[in-house]
Amino acid sequence: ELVRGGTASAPAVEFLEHPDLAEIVGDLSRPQKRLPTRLLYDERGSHLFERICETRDYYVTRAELEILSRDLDDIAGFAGAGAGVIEPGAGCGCKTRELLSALEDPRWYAPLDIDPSVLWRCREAIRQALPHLPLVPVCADFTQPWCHAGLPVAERRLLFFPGSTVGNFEPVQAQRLLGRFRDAAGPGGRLILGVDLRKNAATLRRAYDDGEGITASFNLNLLARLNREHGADFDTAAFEHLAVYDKALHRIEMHLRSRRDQWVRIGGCRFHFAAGETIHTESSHKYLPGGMVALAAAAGWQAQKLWMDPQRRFALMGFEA
Ligand code: AVJ
Repeated sequence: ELVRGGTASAPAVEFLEHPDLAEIVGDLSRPQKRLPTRLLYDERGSHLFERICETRDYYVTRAELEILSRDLDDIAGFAGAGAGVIEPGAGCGCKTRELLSALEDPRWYAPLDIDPSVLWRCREAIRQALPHLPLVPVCADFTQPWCHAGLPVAERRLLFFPGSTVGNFEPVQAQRLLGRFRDAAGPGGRLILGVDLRKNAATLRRAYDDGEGITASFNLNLLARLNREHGADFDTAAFEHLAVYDKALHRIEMHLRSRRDQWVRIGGCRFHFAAGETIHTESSHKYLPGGMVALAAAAGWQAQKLWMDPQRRFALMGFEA
């Protein structure tokens, strides 16, 4: 057994032990401390996120499902017949089941997720609902290269990226990601993209700091995960969840704020937290439809369709490669 976090010689060994650890230590070493957003999604995190989607205050999922059910035929028509469907960050695949059932002659479904437990649940759920649809689950970080060349043939590929997950990336990174999706989609490929739209700050703050406290648990689970998986010694009760809207950058940020002056050990390093100091864990950028049209265009996607809920809180957008 390796001794965790105790000695001066520990870091080099521990960095080899887990690829995430070097990034975590680097992120906590910055003037504004931060942690990788993807680490929110372990088994407990995936479950908590699903519960967030059911809270009164988190309107995002409901607005998107409203669009999906109202405009399902039009959306399926845009996808076209004989599509192979790729869904980066699929989670349990709940939203996709409806879309898949509405598609004409879909060839296969390839859900990608970073959390193997949720991918397993996704596979079982889709198998039950659509027993004849070939499934190709891929456990991967969709921001990293993965083997899309190995997928079966189809008339065309459809990239389905709902939930406004694209909003979790800085615009420059979002553009790069959409460019990768274009490569994965190939010639004639389509993209159906979920985009959360700009709205008043109070609504956004409530959505990311819900009254039931589920979002707070979701955010704090990140520290508990570092304790579990990386031998960190975060006192989770000494941090609190915070949602801040940055009006200039049009994004809601999640932070974890230190309730007191304290030190935390991880990966053989010690980090100081002043009382009130925060760790930035997630940004969720909000767009105008036109802004996303331009961003996607710069990544090689031509905007074809715009579907919105009646209150114009959320948009599903259709693009062609
Ligand atoms: C899964 C990225 C769409 O940014 O709205 C929900 C994650 N974070 N509440 C979002 C999230 C806090 C969510 N996405």
